[in-house]
Amino acid sequence: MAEEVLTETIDRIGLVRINRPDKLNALNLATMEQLVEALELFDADSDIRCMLLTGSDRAFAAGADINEMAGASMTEMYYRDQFARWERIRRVRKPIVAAVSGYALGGGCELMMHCDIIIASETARIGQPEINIGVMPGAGGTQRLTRTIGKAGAMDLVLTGRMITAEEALRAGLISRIAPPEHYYNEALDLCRDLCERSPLALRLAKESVLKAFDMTLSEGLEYERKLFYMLFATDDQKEGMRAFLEKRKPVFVGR
Ligand code: CO8
Repeated sequence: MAEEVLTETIDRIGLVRINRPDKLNALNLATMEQLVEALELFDADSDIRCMLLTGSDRAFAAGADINEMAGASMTEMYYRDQFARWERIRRVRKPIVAAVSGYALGGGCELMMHCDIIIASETARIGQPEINIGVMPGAGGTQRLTRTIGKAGAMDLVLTGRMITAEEALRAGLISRIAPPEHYYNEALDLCRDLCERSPLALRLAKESVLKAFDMTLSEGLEYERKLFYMLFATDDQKEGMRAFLEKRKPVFVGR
């Protein structure tokens, strides 16, 4: 099987790189399967603390593979059920950092939005251009995008299909940080190294709690957050973190 996705372990970071540079990393079914499997394997690996998802300098991913969809009927698309894979990304518990350069379009933008912290190169061009090919987003581009940047911005992107720059995306709250093209990857890697020093339990519960804000009312979300907060007082990492602060030293978190 072709390696549509490359994986590597860097210290305690699981690197997942989309590897279809000739097709601007268009997400065909094989790529999505390999990508989701890679994330799940790293998620289950106790030596790994977080994942870094990236593409090439020219494209993070230019969307779903149009060749694979162009001739499909409605029933074929229905039975193919390709979005089931995307649900599996949603269940990944460790933090996923995205290092995004060049095109992040359609499914590529939706994949980016599945990540927890997004570092983009100044060259990033982001959008939901499905409208240009007679369809609409199908992996969160009308839902996750609207909840992230609001109705006005989402309508602008989804109905016109226009691409925005990294700068615009940052202003809209769609990405976390921007870096120069020669630094975006290393900045994302440094960020992952930083996450590796944190309590893995606190990271996972914090991620879970932030994501609940998409689904819950404010009062339900606050209740949920409070329960997770209390839960952390049952961990060695909480004792270590607070003791280290009082002893003016760096904490060593073990994930228990
Ligand atoms: N699918 C298949 N092939 C693609 C895709 C794509 N999405 N994007 C680029 N490619 C291929 C091109 O066909 C070309 O291949 P070849 O050299 O064999 O002809 C190669 O990549 C290079 O592309 P271009 O020559 O077009 O490069 P340009 O620099 O001229 O243009 C663009 C770059 C603007 C990014 C242009 O390629 C483009 O518009 N691509 C399509 C973008 C798009 O419409 N994306 C949305 C797809 S639909 C979608 O994502 C629905 C999501 C549903 C859920 C996701 C499920 C996985």
